[in-house]
Amino acid sequence: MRTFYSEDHRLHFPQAELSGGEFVTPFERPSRVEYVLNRLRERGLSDIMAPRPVDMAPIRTLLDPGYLCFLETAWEEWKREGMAGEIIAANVPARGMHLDRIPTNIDGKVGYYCHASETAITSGTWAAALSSAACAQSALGHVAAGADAAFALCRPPGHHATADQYGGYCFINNAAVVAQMFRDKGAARVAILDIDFHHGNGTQNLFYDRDDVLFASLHGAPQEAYPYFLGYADETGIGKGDGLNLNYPMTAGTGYGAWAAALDDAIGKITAWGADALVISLGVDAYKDDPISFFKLDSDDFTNAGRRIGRMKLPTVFCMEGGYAIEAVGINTVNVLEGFKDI
Ligand code: SP5
Ligand code: ZN
Repeated sequence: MRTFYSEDHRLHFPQAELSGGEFVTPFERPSRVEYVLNRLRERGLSDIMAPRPVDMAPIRTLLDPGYLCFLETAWEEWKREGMAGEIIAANVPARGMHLDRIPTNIDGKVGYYCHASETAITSGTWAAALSSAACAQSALGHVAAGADAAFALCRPPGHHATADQYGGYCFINNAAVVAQMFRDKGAARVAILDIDFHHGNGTQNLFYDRDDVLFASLHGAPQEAYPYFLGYADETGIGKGDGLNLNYPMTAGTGYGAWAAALDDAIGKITAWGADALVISLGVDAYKDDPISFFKLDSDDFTNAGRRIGRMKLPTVFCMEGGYAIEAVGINTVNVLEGFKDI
């Protein structure tokens, strides 16, 4: 399986994440990717390529133009306003306030386009986010050209980003871009299966009313886990999309038995629906030692999960999402890919 990887991910490395009332080194940091690269090479998966330049057309189709313009210019505007630090949202449009009037002041714009203030923007964030999307797009191109599967080693991740909001370490929803491109290239029904510990709120939002893209997510229950305000089981889609949004919220301490039962249920529904292409939001933060998550998967469980996914025998693009137990991120990620190849 070919991996697409860009060194430009390093351009995004904020110093600070707001966590527990303190600024800490972000959990989502560049070294995560180094562990994945090292493990890929160690296991002989050394077909690793730089992506082609990003294609903005599908990104513009899917995302809000004002949001894209904001991401592109935010740092410049922030500096012009004389702000000393990294971009962190301090004010958001809350209950009872306008959701339809976008401030002209950069501090206000940041709040408008952000849903989680743990995520900082720095000078290189936009370039890194584009390089991440480019990896996803090149992986899609490789599969569209006939490969069974490809791995986009995306960083920053994407599944929390909506059409017009960043947060949860995400800026451009790479998995959603891949799903849209699968459609544009002729797939009739695309399934996105999100196994990151956190609910893929951005992906859910982007396809909630659509009948051509099914979204399934296994995640920590929103009552207990970020993103807190989406991811309940009764969110099943709307209009034409009704029945095509599948949430599997699970409580703290969930181990592989219950998690794999949810995975099998999702796989059964994707198969019954007749998907002809598959996107995996591949987070490995369901791991037992993940510092910000509460499932109890072991490294071997990721191999087994990959095997189950592989049995669908669909053209598949894997997009890297979360996973913060840094040393284990490489092992767990590559285990999924190896299980997939094994079937
Ligand atoms: C892509 C992805 O996995 N995004 C996750 C975003 C999680 N944001 C909330 C992080 C909360 C961290 N709280 C730290 C508590 C440490 N004990
Ligand atoms: Zn996550």
